[in-house]
Amino acid sequence: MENINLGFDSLAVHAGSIEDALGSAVSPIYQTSTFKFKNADHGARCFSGEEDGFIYTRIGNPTIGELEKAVAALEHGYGGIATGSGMAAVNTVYMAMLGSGKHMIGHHSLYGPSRSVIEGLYTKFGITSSFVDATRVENVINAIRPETSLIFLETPANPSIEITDIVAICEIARQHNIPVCVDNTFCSPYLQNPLDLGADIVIHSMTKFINGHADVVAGMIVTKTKAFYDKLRPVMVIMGCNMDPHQAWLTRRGLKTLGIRIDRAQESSIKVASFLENHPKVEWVKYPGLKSHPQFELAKTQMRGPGAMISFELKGGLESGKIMMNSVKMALLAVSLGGIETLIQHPASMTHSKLSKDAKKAAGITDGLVRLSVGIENVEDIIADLDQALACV
Ligand code: LCS
Repeated sequence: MENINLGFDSLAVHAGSIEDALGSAVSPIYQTSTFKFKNADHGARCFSGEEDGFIYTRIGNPTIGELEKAVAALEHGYGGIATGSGMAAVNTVYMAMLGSGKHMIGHHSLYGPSRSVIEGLYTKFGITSSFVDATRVENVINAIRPETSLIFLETPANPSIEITDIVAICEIARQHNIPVCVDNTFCSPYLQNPLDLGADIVIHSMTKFINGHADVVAGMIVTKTKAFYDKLRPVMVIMGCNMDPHQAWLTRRGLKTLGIRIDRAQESSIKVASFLENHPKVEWVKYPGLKSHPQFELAKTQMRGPGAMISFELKGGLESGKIMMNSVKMALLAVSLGGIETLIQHPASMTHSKLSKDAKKAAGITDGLVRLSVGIENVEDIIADLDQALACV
């Protein structure tokens, strides 16, 4: 169908949909690893690119293609490149944009593995990096070197909820001809479109809000131009970072309700954040919808809403965090985020417990930090659950 001029939710439902011979309302799953050629000449034309034909699912597949078209439409990009996980998307970007002798600048509080893979594995290939507090644009400017070939931001960042100024950093990057990639996982395209703000590449862990049902691990890259698409897609294919058709079909289904899920979770998050901010056992709350967030004004300029991720610090530190985790009844004590169920986790005793004090500090992890991903349950129940868990602390 013609998707020009449709609103976000209409695109989320219809963009990229496959019109099959039977008129299925829902696109079929092309659960196949390979595709028959009509004859040898047809195979040759598909391989040479003279004809648009599917060859092999690692290279392309109609079900995966539908999801790529839909997310690219919602991110206002040239094209989408689906990947087997969010980390496959991150690594496809790193592999394509970095190389021996190259340098990357990243925000200091990226999702842990997005930073640790650069500081660990990629040093083997002679790649260097500077992780800076990119909430201060001058830190990014000072880190630029002649060999800098990628700036990688995540905003809001996981789990610090720090917000970086996409427009300002992209402006600096343009002056130095450095591509910018933004991890848009926390907002999803419903709340923020980094390509419209000057970024060249957007990535998502679609495991989170885009799929939204905690039943798929998946990633996506969207590029602003054909040139970046042509640079990145072959890397995804040759590295085998592709997704599976069933994974794509489930994610496409989840995407259809992205807007209404975020509306609901966000409406509740505003109430939950205020409840926490007024609670005597809570030291501080980081939520872009609260005036107390240091980048409250910036958030309003680049995000269409504050989202459904909240971090807060318990006054009692590590012990209080553990007690609270053991006391929640409805919220799931689990990593991941962006699903329909409320998830809670305490990085200092869970995901980041093995890190040194310095490493925790660098990642913005304090002893009493709790991360909450607000789901779509009744807000009264979410607040009551947190209230009774805080009473145990
Ligand atoms: N980017 C962000 C911002 C993320 O939060 C995650 C995963 C990834 C990339 C990687 O995506 P994946 O490969 O898992 O699809 N974040 C997780 C978290 O906070 N807890 O568990 C996973």
